[in-house]
Parts: sequence; C-alpha cells; structure tokens
Amino acid sequence: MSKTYETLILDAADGVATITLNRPDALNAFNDAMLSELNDVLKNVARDDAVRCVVITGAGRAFCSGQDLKALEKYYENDGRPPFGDHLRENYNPIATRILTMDKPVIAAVNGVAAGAGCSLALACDLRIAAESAKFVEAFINVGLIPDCSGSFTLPRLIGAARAAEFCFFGGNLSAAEAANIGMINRVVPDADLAGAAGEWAAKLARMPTRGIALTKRLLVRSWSSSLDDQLEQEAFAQETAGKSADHAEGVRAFVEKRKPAFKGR
Ligand code: T3D
Repeated sequence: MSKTYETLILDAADGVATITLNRPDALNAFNDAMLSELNDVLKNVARDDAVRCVVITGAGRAFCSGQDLKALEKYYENDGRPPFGDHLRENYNPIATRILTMDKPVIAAVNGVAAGAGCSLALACDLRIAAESAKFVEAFINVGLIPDCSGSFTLPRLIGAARAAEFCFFGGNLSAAEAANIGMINRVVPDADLAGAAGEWAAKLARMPTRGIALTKRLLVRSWSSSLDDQLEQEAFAQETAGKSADHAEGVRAFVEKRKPAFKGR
C-alpha cells in the first residue's frame, strides 16, 4: 500500500503500517488537512489485509499537540465561535471510532508531548509505548474545552474515575513515568529506543493470529459497556469465529508437531 499525504508519512512493510504525523513546526497539531488525511489513512490501513499492525507516531519533538488553535482564530472575529459539534462529528469522532474498532492492533509510539486531542489519540490506541521525555497534557480545560476524540471514554476506563477527573479538571501534565505508574500507558523506554521498541512489538504482532487479536480487541472494547451475560455470549460467539480461522488450526497443529506456528493472519 503506498499513498502520499501532505501532513502524514505512511510507511508500510512486512505487515506493519507506520503513520507519522508530520507537522513538526506546529508540534503536529491537527489542522483540517491532517484530520482528513488521518481519517483517510486509517480507513485504508483498516481495509488492507496485508497490514496486520498499525503504529502511530509523530515527527520532530512532539507526538501531537491536539487541535491547531491557530487554525481556529478566524472563527472568533466579530465574536463568532467555531462549529465544534460538527467539527467533532466529521473529524475527531471517526478517527477515534476507526482506531477503537479497527480489526488489527494499533500502537501509539509517543515520541514527545501528547496534548489535548493528541493525548486522546494516544489513549484510543490499544497499546502505548512512550519515550522517557514524552509527556501527556490534558490541555482541553486550559482553553475552556472538554476532553474529546474519545478521551472522556478511554481515560476513566484506563486510570479510574477519580484520577480522570483530576487529570481533566486541572489540565494535568504527566511525565511518561507517571503515566506508566497509573496504567495509562504500557511502557516507557529511553528516547533513542522508542522506534526500535515499537517496531519490535509491531513486528511481533504482525506475525500473530490477526483474526484472534481482532476478536480479542472487540471483546475488550465491548467489555467497557456490556453486562456479564452479554459479554459471556460475545465470548462464545467470538470463540466460535476464532475457532474457524486457519491460524487456530495452524496453532494446534504446530503445538502437536512441536514446531513454531506460521500464522498467516487468516
Ligand atoms: O473541533 C475542534 O476543533 C475542537 C477540538 C479540540 C481538541 C483539542 O485538542 S483542544 C486542545 C488544543 N491543544 C492545546 O491546547 C495545546 C496547546 N499547546 C500547548 O499547551 C503547548 O504548546 C504544549 C504543552 C503542547 C508544548 O509546550 P512547549 O513549551 O513544549 O512548546 P510551545 O513553545 O508551546 O510550542 C511550540 C510551537 O508549537 C509554538 O509555535 P511558535 O510560537 O514557535 O510559532 C506553538 O504555538 C505551536 N503549537 C503548540 N501547540 C499548538 C501549536 N500551534 C497550534 N496549535 C497547537 N495546539
């Protein structure tokens, strides 16, 4: 899969698609072009069977600083206001939905500051690895806004209601180590090791049973809002489906034959 973007870099090789947010001068803030291109690339990687794992990272010293505040300036002339509701429905909501419902694992490789919707973007991913110098800034309230791009959904589920309220109300600023301590991210690595660590996880995931991971991801996300009975039924349905995959048969055969399985992602 190859496509050229103005605000992103897409690299796809060996089952891994790496999306690099590429507006480093604005700390990779979301302008309309980047929102539209991120939606497009997420749609494309989700559809491409050759892609079995996705990595999202940032160019330069930031992961993403959220909405480009300078791009909003025009709306305030004559005491006007930006049409945030529709802007979210058309841009940020589909980004969150595409990541949270994509049938493949998505890793955020957080190379620097992740603020506002940039923090939410990282939280929507399935796994987060951060560079030691990265920080997470719940910047919305500092400009009188609310946590969007699914941040109000993921945060309390990841770090609990009390911590989420504190982080959101005070416009909190967490180091990578603090974020790891409260379970908001999976791992912290030295800055120089980030790309390698994320690449290692991605390469490993791209060789695993992709259908099984997709079904597991659906169950985990669904568990956030389902009852026990509903979840048990979903497990039964998903296991029936996983059991029909070629990778399941390959896994059992490889175990019996005492060899390494060669999963094809089907
Ligand atoms: O539908 C909708 O649009 C509503 C959706 C809203 C979603 C949101 O994300 S709201 C929250 C928006 N984001 C912020 O409020 C974060 C603003 N930025 C910051 O607080 C800080 O820049 C950071 C904590 C991210 C980093 O601080 P620092 O000291 O490392 O860097 P800096 O010096 O503040 O910024 C460096 C440059 O990036 C600077 O440009 P300049 O002055 O050198 O030309 C700065 O203006 C620019 N920049 C940083 N963040 C943004 C930005 N430019 C536009 N928009 C930004 N969000």
